[in-house]
Amino acid sequence: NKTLNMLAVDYGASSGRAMLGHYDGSRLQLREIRRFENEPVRLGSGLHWDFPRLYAELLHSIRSFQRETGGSGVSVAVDTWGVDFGLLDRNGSLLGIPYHYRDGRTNGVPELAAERLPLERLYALTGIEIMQINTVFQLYAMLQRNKPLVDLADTLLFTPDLLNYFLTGERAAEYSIASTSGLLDPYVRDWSGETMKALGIPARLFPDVVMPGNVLGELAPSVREELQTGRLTVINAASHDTASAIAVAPAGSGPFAYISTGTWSLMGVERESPVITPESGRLGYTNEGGAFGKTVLLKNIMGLWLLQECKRHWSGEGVNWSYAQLQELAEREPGHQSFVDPAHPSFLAPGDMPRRVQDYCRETGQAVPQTKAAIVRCILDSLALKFRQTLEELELLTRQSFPVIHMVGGGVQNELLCRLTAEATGRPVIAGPVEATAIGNLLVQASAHGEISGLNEIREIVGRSFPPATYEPGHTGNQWQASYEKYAKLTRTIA
Ligand code: LFR
Repeated sequence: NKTLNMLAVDYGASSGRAMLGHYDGSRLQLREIRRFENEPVRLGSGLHWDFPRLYAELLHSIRSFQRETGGSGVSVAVDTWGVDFGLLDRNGSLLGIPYHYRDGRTNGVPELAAERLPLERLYALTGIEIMQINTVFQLYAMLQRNKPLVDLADTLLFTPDLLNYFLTGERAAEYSIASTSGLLDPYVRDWSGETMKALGIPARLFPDVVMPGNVLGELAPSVREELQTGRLTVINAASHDTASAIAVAPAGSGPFAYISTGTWSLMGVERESPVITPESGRLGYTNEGGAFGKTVLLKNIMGLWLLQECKRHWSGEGVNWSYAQLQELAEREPGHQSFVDPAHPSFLAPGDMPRRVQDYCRETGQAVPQTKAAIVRCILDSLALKFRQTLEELELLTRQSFPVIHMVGGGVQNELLCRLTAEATGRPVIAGPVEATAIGNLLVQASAHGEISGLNEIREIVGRSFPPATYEPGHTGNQWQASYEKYAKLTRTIA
């Protein structure tokens, strides 16, 4: 076995990190070599990503990586959140500043698009939950309001593909990130011509789809010169962060559900083929591309975003509590007081989240949480209940049962959330690894180098390298049952 030094640059919605991965043929070691903020910028009425800054961080990360490894590094791959993109003109210049998916220009756009393509048909064609943030609706909004820009565009590249393009000069659409767009046919794993045609989205914009593990190319000569560095191979990992994270749940051979938690919580199951039925559409399930040819059936849950926004709001008021402190305070709360539906549209945009949580409770006739601790506990209880509801729906849709839940990603550090999830669902929660996304990115790179045979081997390596923690459901089932009935009524899907 060869030893491999590889670099994963993982961009999250609020921060990014560069991780040096050292694979020795049996275990993976991780070291964070750089961490940076990712702060969206409001320019006039638009909410944008600070793209040049994000690209500069990639260059800095490569520089540190080469220094740390004495030039022995073999490859780099990036992964990011889904749905966002940049447009290139004929000469390969970036047209405009990539928008943030929380930008308001897609408000009401799904309803508008439905006049040309019924949303049930769109779902049947792509298997992607109708969310206004999806690429398909962002593009449709641009066609209504800024058509000249689209007319000028030659190529659309999703965020990781765009970063890769500036590194290598190569244009490609990696399958897992492309699948988040709402423009891909999940059966043939290629663009959905019917969707584009119906909505007037020009098919010429879309480059060829490549699978995770594809060797995209080498650093362009100009980039090597700028970095004063030698060769480095750029690989397409499963470049959607969610796909990378799910691939490394250290599961055994039995069925399992997963929750990948960061800003979002993505809960679902891994499959060989999509589940696209009127029922899965009505319940808001999405079918995305995974690593190693898997399809992941999942629900996008607005997870810890609510908590992140509360924390941000409070620090604006001068109260700088850490997540650990907030968790400790919430731990001492009685719990089961009031609940919010994290999917409610009022929680999507950045803003005064504590007030919105209180408003939601008031408007739904519940006790209004008065303290910071009570607000945090309300959010965490609600998430745990949302996970239970999602598990029931997944079991209904797949006619399978999932006796364990694997929880991966940054949210695993919230031990209270892990425990509440085990209690609310009545299933053991196997928690870890925290850095699942970067680990998934690195192990897909290792497989591209021919050092790993597939998903089973990846999961064994993860289990050996990052032993997980287990949370048992305990004995509070009755209380959770009562809370669940209240919660289910609130969210009016299945009881
Ligand atoms: C998680 C994630 C989700 C996607 C959301 C928005 O980071 O990638 O999977 O739905 O961000 O792109």
